[in-house]
Amino acid sequence: MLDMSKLTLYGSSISGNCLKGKWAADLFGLSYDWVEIDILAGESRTDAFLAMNPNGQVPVLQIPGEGVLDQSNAILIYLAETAGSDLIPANAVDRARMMSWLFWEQYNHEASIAVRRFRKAYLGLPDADIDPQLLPKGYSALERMEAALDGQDWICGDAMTLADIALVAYTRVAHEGGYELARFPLVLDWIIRTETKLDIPHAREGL
Ligand SMILES: N[C@@H](CCC(=O)N[C@@H](CS)C(=O)NCC(=O)O)C(=O)O
Repeated sequence: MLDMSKLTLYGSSISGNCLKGKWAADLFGLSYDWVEIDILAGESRTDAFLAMNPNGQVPVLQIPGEGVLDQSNAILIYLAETAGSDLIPANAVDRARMMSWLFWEQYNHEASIAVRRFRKAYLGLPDADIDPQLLPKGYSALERMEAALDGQDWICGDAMTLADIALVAYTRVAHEGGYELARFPLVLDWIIRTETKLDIPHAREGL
C-alpha cells in the first residue's frame, strides 16, 4: 500500500532517466517510495498508467497534494529545489548554463546514446537493424563532454550540478550501446567522480 503523504517515484531500474531521480532523492536524503514499472512488459502503457501519465513513459513523480510530474530533468529540478540543494547554481547565468546542458542531454545525448543502448542491449537488435546515425551522434556528444571537462572537474565548472547527474545516467553505460568510452579519458574520470559522489556502483567498462 502506497503512502500518499510521501513522494512516489514510478520508474524502471534499467532506465537512466529513472535512476537520475532515484540517485538525486537518495543524495538529498528525501523520503520516497519507488514503484518498479516493467517497461519491457508494457507496464507504462496500461490504461491505469496512462491515466496517470498520458505520455506512457517513466519516470513519473507523484507529489503529495500536487499530482504528478514527468520528464526526468524536471523531476531532478523539483527534487533539488525541495531539498534546498546547492546542485542548482544560485547565479542566474550559471543556472541557465546548467539548464542548457539539461536540454542538450535530452535532445542530443540521451536521444542517441540511450536509444542505441536500449535497442542493442535490451531489444537485442543486431547493429544492422539500428539507425546508423545513432553511433556518430553519440560519439559527437561524448566528444563535446570530453572538451567541456578539459581543465574542470564537473560539466558546468568547479562544482557538481544537476547536469552531472543527468549526463552520467547514460554516459556510464554507453559501452552497452557499443560506444568505446576508452576514447574519452576525461569523461571516464568524471564518471567515476560522479558515481562516487552519488554513492552508486561503478558501471565503467572493464572495472
Ligand atoms: N524525456 C523523457 C524520456 C522518458 C523515457 O524515454 N522513458 C522510457 C524509459 S527511459 C520509457 O518509459 N519507455 C517505455 C515506453 O515508452 O513505453 C524523460 O526524460 O523522462
